[in-house]
Amino acid sequence: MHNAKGFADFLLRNAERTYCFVHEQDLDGIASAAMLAHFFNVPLSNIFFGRPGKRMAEILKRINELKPKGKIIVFADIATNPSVTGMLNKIISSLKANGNYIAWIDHHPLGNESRKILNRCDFLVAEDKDKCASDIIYGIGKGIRNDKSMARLDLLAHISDFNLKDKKYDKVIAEIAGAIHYINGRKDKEKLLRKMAMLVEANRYNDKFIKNAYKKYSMLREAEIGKMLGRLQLHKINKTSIAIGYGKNISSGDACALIHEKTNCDVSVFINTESSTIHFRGYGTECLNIAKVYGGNGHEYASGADLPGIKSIRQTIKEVVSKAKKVYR
Ligand SMILES: [Mn+2]
Repeated sequence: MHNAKGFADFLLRNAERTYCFVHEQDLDGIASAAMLAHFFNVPLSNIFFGRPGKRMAEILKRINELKPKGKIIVFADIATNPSVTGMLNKIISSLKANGNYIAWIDHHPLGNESRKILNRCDFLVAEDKDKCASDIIYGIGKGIRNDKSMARLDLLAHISDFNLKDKKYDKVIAEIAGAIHYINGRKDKEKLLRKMAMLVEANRYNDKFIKNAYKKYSMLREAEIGKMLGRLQLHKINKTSIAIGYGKNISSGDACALIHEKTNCDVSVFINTESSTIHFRGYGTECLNIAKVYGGNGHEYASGADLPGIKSIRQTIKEVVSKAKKVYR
């Protein structure tokens, strides 16, 4: 297995035959793409986007279309979770069988099954709790070319991925996050996400493209916020107050922040009825364990999971409460 320096040199020499798969839903993923392009000269057209959970199937599908042989495949910021280890195994096995070099760069907890599978990678950085994926790639890349623009981008990615507050950057980060959310709902998202990556690589955070996408996100969101907040459920589970909302067209970060603002809960829960996913944010109270009950993943204070499908929202909320009772004692 390569060390960081060996990996950096190898990637730099082989950029043209490198394919990257990065997390499409947040700035950490998009910044990872930007840094892979910036430091190692990976062509933007070789960068693809995907997400963790059951929709990892889309990554597998894309790999099956690309049929890479003897290429370098870099995954960045794609979290794994126990419910998708079968799919993860398929991805890694098929890439290995075709003589590809695999680099896996992530920071989320792995779990034993995923670790076993990912140990077959040629380069693996994972589970660095205090770093986001961009921090890791920046750390590897800055030895090649240390310029201020990537340091700035890394700072933004770090603040946003760890949900930190920063007066100077909160507004621009919220705009980027909203723009990414809007773009993810579009059919031509691949082209648009590449454009996002290009803009953040150039530190053009106030570009018209980002502003416009954010405006569209805001319009869709405005229509949903009132409805979502109007039907919140607040539950007290032992000492923990949990507020549960549901809706669509709101990013999980925004939805949970709004729920928290209104209720001052310890844990906010947002059920996205469109993507059939559930999202948790803890305010001084951990929320990774409840996501794990759902087979999900994340961080101590920000986590999420796939839902098997929502047949009845009342039933889904009831299940959240009964699962929460087992976690928050
Ligand atoms: Mn991340």
